[in-house]
Amino acid sequence: LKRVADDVRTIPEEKVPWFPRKIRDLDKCNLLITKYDPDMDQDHPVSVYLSNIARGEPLPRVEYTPEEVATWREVYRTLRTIYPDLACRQFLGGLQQLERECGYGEDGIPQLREVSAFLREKTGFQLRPVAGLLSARDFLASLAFRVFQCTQYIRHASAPMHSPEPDCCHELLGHIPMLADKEFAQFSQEIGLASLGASDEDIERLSTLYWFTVEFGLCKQNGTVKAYGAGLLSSYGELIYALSNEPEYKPFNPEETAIQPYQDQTFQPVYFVSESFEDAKIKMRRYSSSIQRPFSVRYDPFTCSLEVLDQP
Ligand code: HBI
Ligand code: FE
Repeated sequence: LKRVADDVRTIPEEKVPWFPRKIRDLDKCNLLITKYDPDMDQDHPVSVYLSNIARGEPLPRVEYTPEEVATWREVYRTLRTIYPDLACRQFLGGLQQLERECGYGEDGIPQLREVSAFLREKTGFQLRPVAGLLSARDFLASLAFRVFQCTQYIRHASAPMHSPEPDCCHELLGHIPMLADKEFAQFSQEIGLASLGASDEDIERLSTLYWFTVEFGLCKQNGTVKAYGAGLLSSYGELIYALSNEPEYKPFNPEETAIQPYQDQTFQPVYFVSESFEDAKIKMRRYSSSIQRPFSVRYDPFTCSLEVLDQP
């Protein structure tokens, strides 16, 4: 009788895609997605620091060239002037702390090692260097452990205001200030936890939710709408456009947002506006709990590992 019961139990489990259970398992979450044909983009700098990336080792220090620092300076200067009007309060607070405590400024590209130490103190998030765009499954899984997989190279100097893939301007200016906020850090981790072992269809929906919140999200603050998405906060053109009243705005509602088609080549035709982070978190939690999985997960921050509980 016991054998039969065991057999029955293993059937649904076999259909669950593998997922990391402890932080070291993230070494296996490194599937890179090559979206851009290298023959079409000879100068794309992705390969430059590939050999520096030793997974699990201390974050490598990068000696950026004067040309790369000049690109950073231009991006930083241009964006910094519009942040006070357009970025949400949490972002501005995080950026100010990074400027005071972590060497953020026009004059140099912050090193991931220092930024990671800073974030660990603020919200427990840490950075891992990554060579490019990761699969949504691997990228989201790392968030479950408060690990942010972060590119370290910078966009090409010929187009300082544009990057076809995430680069360190996008990560350091768009994502990092937000990850220094406790509530946002928790929001990010919860998307990650919801993704573990989820079906491909659910990963696609969570990835779309991530896109319209963490990357391109807007939220209400003191009666006006501000940006909190990293894709906006690292793009001068789209940040202005997103808050120009020209695009379409919809209230953030996970069921609807999760199936909205999105654009990764041009500006978004529609943006989703949250009432507040608190509200976004509650709605997202409700959505996540509706995802069907034959188990539930709990993160143990003391061991940085998951407790996986079978559901009856
Ligand atoms: N990979 N390196 C990296 N950086 C990201 O920001 C990123 C990613 N892969 C997928 C992704 N973001 C999201 O667009 C969602 O698909 C999760
Ligand atoms: Fe991003």
